[in-house]
Amino acid sequence: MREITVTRPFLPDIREYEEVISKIWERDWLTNNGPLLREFQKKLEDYIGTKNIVMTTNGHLALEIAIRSLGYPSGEVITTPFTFASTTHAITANNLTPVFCDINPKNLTMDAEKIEALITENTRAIVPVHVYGHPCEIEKIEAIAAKHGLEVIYDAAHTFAERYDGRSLASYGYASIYSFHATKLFHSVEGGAIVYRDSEKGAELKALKNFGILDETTIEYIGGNAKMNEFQAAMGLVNLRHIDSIVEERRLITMHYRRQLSEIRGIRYFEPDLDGRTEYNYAYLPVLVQREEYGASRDELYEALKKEGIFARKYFYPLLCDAGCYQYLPPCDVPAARKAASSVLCLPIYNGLAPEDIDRICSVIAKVGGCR
Ligand code: T4K
Repeated sequence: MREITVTRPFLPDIREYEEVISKIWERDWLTNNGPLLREFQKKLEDYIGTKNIVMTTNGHLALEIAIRSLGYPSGEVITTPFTFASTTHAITANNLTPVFCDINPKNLTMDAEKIEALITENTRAIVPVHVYGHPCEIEKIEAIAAKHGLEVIYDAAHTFAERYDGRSLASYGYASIYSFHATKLFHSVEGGAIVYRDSEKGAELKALKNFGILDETTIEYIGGNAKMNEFQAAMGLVNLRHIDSIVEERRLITMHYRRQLSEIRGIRYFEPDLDGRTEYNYAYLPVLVQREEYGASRDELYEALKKEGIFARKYFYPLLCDAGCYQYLPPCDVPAARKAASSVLCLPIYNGLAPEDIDRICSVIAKVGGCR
């Protein structure tokens, strides 16, 4: 029985990668803003349509740095509990306190209607997540932020290649961050980037990923090390050449899934483009398991798939407000997020997932729910 995991990295032809990394041996330059990194950044600037990008070693440190650059020593940040641990940890690593806002059940992003009730005199920023690449309610969130003098930093880890109203989805807010982790549709093995709004913030953001150093004799900020190295940049450069076909293949995989899933009662997939404004990237394949209608719970389906060698994932369970490390925070009232955490399952999706594999996955889903 062949195992199917929730994702698998896209790997280019090895000769393409070898050709690019051979330059590392010619130049003896491995990291610290090397030539491949600069070339990768330039290509990304053209692709995303902005010059305001800082490359980082991963998405987590991109978020930590973006939040640090706001300059608050303490305070509260409104965020979503339905996300990967990284989002919340990046807030607390900056000595700020996460305040969890519920999500909307339509696309599982932060519920803009619930934000204002959470704002206090200690609120410093809003950190929403375009979860699975589903766009947040951007206009509503930004109107609330503007009214209260707050900045918005989007965790856009899942959004590479997405556009919203014709603009990169990562070009909204004070800043947005990408993850280029191996498990993402576009990757540089590990990697990330900050896309920022105000050009004058560039020098500080760049310094923050290099120990806060501005030049040989000026250490201006308390920063860490979040530099992307040349091997990462080489992988990013090569993979960027393939991004259109990567997205197209995933679109076809998603359509194949949807045709099959639409025949199974109680399994609902999400429509990411609710208002016709999003060019989606097909990064994830979350489905909602409606227990009563389907005839089994999300966890029963997860276990049944596992027995068949199909490793779907419960992204994002547990909620961050329920994680052991955040029990020092006051309890939060997030019923929609709780429902999502117990009923959403991410099905396998990756480049190279064969139609027969999708058929196999869907027939297990149908069988567990008693449909076939
Ligand atoms: N914000 C959000 C909203 C995020 O989702 C993430 C990361 C971040 C911020 C932080 O960005 P980074 O600092 O990571 O750049 C994975 C990823 O490691 C993580 O990047 C991602 N989100 C998260 C949603 O998923 P795990 O713990 O599920 O990974 P793991 O090792 O269980 O891998 C999942 C599956 O992928 C495996 O079952 C098999 C397959 N796989 C994985 C790797 C690493 C491969 O086939 N090959 C591989 O090399 O977190």
